Order: sequence, then C-alpha cells, then structure tokens
Amino acid sequence: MPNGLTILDVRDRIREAQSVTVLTGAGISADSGVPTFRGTEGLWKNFRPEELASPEAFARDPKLVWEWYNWRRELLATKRPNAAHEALAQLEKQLPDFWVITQNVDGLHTMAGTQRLSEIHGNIWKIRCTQCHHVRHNHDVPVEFPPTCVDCGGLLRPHIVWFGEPLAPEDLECSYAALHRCDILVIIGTSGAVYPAASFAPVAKDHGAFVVELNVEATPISSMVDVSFQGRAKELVPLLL
Ligand code: BJW
Ligand code: ZN
Repeated sequence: MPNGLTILDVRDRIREAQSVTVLTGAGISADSGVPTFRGTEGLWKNFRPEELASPEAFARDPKLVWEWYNWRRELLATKRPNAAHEALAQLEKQLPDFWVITQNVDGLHTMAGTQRLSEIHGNIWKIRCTQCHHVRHNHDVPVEFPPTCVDCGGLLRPHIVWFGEPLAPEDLECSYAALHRCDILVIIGTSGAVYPAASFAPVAKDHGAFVVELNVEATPISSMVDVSFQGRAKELVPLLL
C-alpha cells in the first residue's frame, strides 16, 4: 500500500475525475494468453528484435518476417479480451473524457469495445503497401507469401511500428493531447523499456496528472509514479475501475 493509498482510494479518485487516460502494454494481454516481449517467457527470449521487428530485417528477409507474423496471427486468432480490457471498455462509457493509448498490436481493446483508442505501435490485423502505403484490414491466417497490393503490385508489410520507425503523427498528437489534459493516468502492464511510451508518465506528471501504475513487478516507471500496485491486470483493473 504505497503512499498509504489503497486501490479503493484510487478507484474513488477515478470516479471523481473529469479526464482519465490509460496507457497499456503487453501485460494487459498476458492475461488473455498473449506472450509479452521481455521477461523469462517473453517473445524476445526466442527471437531477436532486430532480426524481425525492424525495417532492415524486412528488407533483408521479408519471408522470415512474414513467417513470424503469421505465427503470431495464428496464436492471436485464438485469443479473447480479458476482464481488464472489458473494464476499460466499460469505463469509457462512464467518463466524460477517457482515452486509451496502447502499445499492443493485438486488437484486443477494440474487440472488448474500446473506441477512444490510439494504437501507437500499429495493429497486426492491418497490412500496408510498401509502395503506395495504402492500409487495409486483413484477417487471413496465414497471409500467403509474397502478399501483394491489389492497387500497385507492391509488397505488403504488417502495419506495425518497428524499431527505428516513427510513430504516426496523428497517434502521437492524440496521445500527447490525452496525456496533457488528463487528471489521472493509469499505466497497465508495460516494462517502460520502449520510447516514446516510456516517457509518457513524466509527461503526464509535468502536466499535473496523478499517475498510477499496475504491474506484476516493479519497473523503471515505478519510481516516477504517485502510486504503484503489484498484481495481475485482470484482477487489479476491474477493482480499480
Ligand atoms: C503484467 C502481467 C499481468 C506481465 N498483469 N502486468 C529514447 C531513448 C532511447 C531509445 C530511443 C529513444 N527514442 C526512441 C528510441 C529507439 C526505440 C527504443 O525505444 N528503443 C529502446 C529499446 C531503448 N524506439 C523506437 O524505435 C520507436 N520509434 C521512434 O521513437 O521513432 C523516432 C523516429 C522519429 C523520426 C524518424 C525515425 C524515428 C518505435 C518503437 C516501436 C516498438 N515496437 C515494438 C515491436 C513491434 C513488433 C510487433 O509487435 O510485432 O512494440 S517493441 C515491443 O516493445 C512492442 C511493444 O509494444 C513494446 C513495449 O513492450 P511492453 O508492452 O512494455 O511489453 P514488455 O514485454 O516489455 O513488458 C510487459 C510488462 O507487463 C512487464 O513489465 C511485466 O511485468 C508486465 N506484466 N504480465 C500486469 N498479468
Ligand atoms: Zn500499393
């Protein structure tokens, strides 16, 4: 119970808030059975990020990168939102100003019903043409290689932000606006290892927000927040919200 605040005290603060922003990471979907990136069971234990999640990797070996995404699409096609995703979708209906910023590409927030959402690292169920940049929804499992654009014949890639690539300006704009205006920022299940999301806690704090972290363990973000609760997202989020 850091700062003497219980999770129910924070729940009361959220009920009184005008504006709440939520930042989520892989930990919220871990409770749906989706692997996280880092940690002992994380994806990066078996796969090197620079070999699969970078524009250089795709230029070098697009087939290998598509095989990895096909494997993940196959896994994700079996996953459903959990109680944490659902609690956030409910809260959206109750608050005048609410925004979810997710680093997750799995689409589970949308499946749970969240509408006020920025998917800042993209979405695995969207694909983009490397030539004409057209983005389309695509739920094929697997995507046949080489996938080509119906408009221009260009090679298609996952609509995901890889290392070294800029985030979409409209996502950054919505995210920073939500971080600047919120009374409370709730950060759920992220290791705080990847920028710019890793800097969102201090951005919100500098604009006067009360910042809450929910995670199964302490992270580099823990020392910057007002209160940090340790536990699983699917248990803590419904209690908090
Ligand atoms: C639970 C739980 C349970 C478990 N309940 N909790 C500043 C400083 C240093 C470096 C940089 C910087 N700015 C930019 C960079 C470079 C780079 C970066 O950050 N590198 C770092 C490694 C240092 N950033 C970028 O390249 C970004 N681009 C950018 O900044 O562009 C600038 C630019 C401008 C102009 C021109 C060009 C460039 C892009 C970053 C994109 C990241 N993409 C990835 C991979 C996508 C591949 C894919 O998914 O297919 O996105 S990286 C990977 O990490 C993925 C995630 O979204 C992201 C964050 O991971 P997350 O969600 O935190 O997961 P984990 O696994 O790390 O943590 C899980 C957490 O959950 C843990 O804490 C657990 O304890 C917890 N947990 N179970 C609650 N049940
Ligand atoms: Zn095209």
